[in-house]
Amino acid sequence: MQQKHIAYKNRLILGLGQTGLAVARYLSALHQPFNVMDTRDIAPGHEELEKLAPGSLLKWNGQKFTEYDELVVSPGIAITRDDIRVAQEAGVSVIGDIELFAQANTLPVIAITGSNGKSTVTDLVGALINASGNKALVGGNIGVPALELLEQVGDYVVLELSSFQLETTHSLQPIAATVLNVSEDHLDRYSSYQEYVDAKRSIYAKASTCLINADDNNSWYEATDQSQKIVRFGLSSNNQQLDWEVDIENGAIKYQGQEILKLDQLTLQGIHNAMNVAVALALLTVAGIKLNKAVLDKAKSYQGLPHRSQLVGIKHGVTFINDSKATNVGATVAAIQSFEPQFGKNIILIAGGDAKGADLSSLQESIKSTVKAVICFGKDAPAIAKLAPQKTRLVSNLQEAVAMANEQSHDGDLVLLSPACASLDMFANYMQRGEQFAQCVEAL
Ligand code: UMA
Ligand code: ADP
Repeated sequence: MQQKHIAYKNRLILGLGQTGLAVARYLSALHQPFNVMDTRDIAPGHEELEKLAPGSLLKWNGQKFTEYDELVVSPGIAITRDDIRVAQEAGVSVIGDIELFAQANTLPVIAITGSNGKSTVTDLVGALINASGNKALVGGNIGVPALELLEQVGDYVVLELSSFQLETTHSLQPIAATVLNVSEDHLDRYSSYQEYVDAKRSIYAKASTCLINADDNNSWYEATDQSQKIVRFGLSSNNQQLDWEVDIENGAIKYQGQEILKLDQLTLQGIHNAMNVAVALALLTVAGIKLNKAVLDKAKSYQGLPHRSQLVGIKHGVTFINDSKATNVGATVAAIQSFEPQFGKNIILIAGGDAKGADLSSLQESIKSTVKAVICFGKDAPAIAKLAPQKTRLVSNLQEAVAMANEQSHDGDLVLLSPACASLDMFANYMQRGEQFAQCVEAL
């Protein structure tokens, strides 16, 4: 794609994961100077970096930060660290890869954040844009560093943005931006919940149209600029004006009161996913893309991403669902609610891992009302067990959890892996956890 020039600066890239490496590749192609530091003894991208810019990887040393004009900080590193804060106070600019992308980008951007549903909505928006005959470039927190998109040809950029990426981004001007929902997450990185909410809502600052979730006031935004438009989405109710609504009673997604799709036409299951589809359609409309038959057919047939409420198999009449990407309480509550109509109270929940400092109490109601047994493992299993001690069994790993769930289940039950926690205490990532679950189920 055509690119704008970014200022010539002496930069220090902090972190050499996917983001740091993409920044190094980008600056290297522009022949701009840079060094890299990573706190780890062996940084993941060190071999490629050595070929790209020999000798550029230095030992982490906060005292050297002031020797640079700008720090480009990876999302996995907290910008509240003392060494980064001191450098910033001394006048060193602190940004992230999305800021560099925003400075160079010339295409219209659709920006998506929220505690849950980001990847699903981002991927779906990309798929719908492609179905419309336009070409979408999809990246960001979904796993493709945004800077890689600058090399590609397309009509729209669709970015999934985490709160960490938003903290270091100042000049992104999306044509459409949304905070899908906010619930507790990443409280190991924020000193308060409000700080996390504010990081999410900063996505609206320079957006032309802000799509807000009318049912979640943490997603709301008061336009500061008169030219900013607000589009409201949410569940139908009598007392609110919505542009886009999921009308459960009449089984439809509606735009300005007109039916666009019937809920039973969707392949994606659950009310939360119906809302994801409604938001995706809203984002396309704001981008000026017509919702023609090809787009609506794609919305109907879209199957979702792996590890999100994914059917793994049915064994002896018992359904096994992999929702390993449920890494916070909000996602697990949404999963339980979405399966209740089909399975009633016949749900066995497998949960646990690293709760990232979250208050788990909002899971208690769903467990008490809908789940017949909880099997948990991992770092914060004891905290989950406290929510419903009578129903809960503690085991040491996922293999044992699947074996116990199999023993306890009967024809017609659902065994749901929806951990409400990050996987990093026992797995490389949520994908490995989901794959191990599928293997265990396969072996039953
Ligand atoms: N780390 C160190 N020392 C360093 C640098 C990193 O210990 O010097 C650790 C971090 O604490 C973290 C891990 O290494 O545990 C990876 O951090 P990173 O910043 O190098 O991550 P990248 O490989 O660049 O991947 C990042 C996003 N990761 C994070 O925000 C932690 C990826 O999102 C994203 O896909 C990628 O950039 C491309 O944009 C992943 C993620 O887990 C999926 N995101 C969080 C989430 O969705 O909840 C926010
Ligand atoms: P994210 O990228 O924000 O983590 P994903 O689309 O990967 O979101 O989904 C993560 C988890 O959240 C999955 O377990 C999924 O079932 C659940 N989920 C998806 N959409 C929503 C939503 N709108 N509200 C609540 N939970 C959701």
